[in-house]
Amino acid sequence: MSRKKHPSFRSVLATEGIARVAGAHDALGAVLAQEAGFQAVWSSSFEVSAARCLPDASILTATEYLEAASHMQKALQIPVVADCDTGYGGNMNVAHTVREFEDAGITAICIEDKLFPKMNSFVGEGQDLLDTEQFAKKVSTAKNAQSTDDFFVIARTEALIAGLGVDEALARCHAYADAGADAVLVHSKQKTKGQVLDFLAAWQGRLPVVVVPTTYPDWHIDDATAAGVSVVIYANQGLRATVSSLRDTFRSIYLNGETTALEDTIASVGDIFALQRLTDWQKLDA
Ligand code: SPV
Ligand code: MG
Repeated sequence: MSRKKHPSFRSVLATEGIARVAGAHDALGAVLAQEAGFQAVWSSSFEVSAARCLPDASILTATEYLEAASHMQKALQIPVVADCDTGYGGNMNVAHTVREFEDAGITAICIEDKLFPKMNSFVGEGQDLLDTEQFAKKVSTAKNAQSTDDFFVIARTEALIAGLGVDEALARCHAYADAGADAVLVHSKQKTKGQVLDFLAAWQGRLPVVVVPTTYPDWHIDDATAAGVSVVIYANQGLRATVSSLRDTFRSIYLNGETTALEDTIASVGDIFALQRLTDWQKLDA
């Protein structure tokens, strides 16, 4: 059975014009994203928490997020980009996070400038942010802690989410770039991409920019590329599709009292065997 090591996220970004990244919370979802053609998988804190029916609010531990990310990475031939929230505490927690994720074969992490414990970006109105200098220190600590040159640290600002405007997002991202970040993620929950476009125009490509177009879904990948985006994360559409699909399926079975109506639409058992790589495993046992 081929257990070819996955390429690093840095090398994927260098070879693809733009990296399309899909959110997942387990190996099965991650492999389906790979099958569709995505260049990387986002180990989403929102998805990993939701899979445990828990809020995305720093409730799960760093160890639990690492376990989820490494289950995904083990099943993939593409890299995981691990959403590491705030780095799970202060600067030393960030350093420990980098070492643990890097040792597990994860080649890219993202840390964000919210306070620990964090709350998901779409909850409520405001968000309290760490001071720019303090978060820049987290970024430089992360870069000091990595042991390979390949490891990739994305610095995420929540300035737009917190309602602080594009100038604040720019000032923060420049400070994070000065601190050694490999890319910046500018998150927005506005219904349009206007603020993100303003950011991109002023940023002038200093470092790769990552976007998460959850609330502004009408941004075609070609237009995002033309606007200067390097990485697009479709953070939670897979989870939301899973919820709709399971809900409909279970309701149908319960209401109909049999499963005939579903048989043509749900995946076959053979399809699941293929995802489990059953024949590869059987060859090992031949
Ligand atoms: C995630 O998917 O966990 C993210 C993106 O961080 S968001 O949910 O929009 O904060
Ligand atoms: Mg998250």
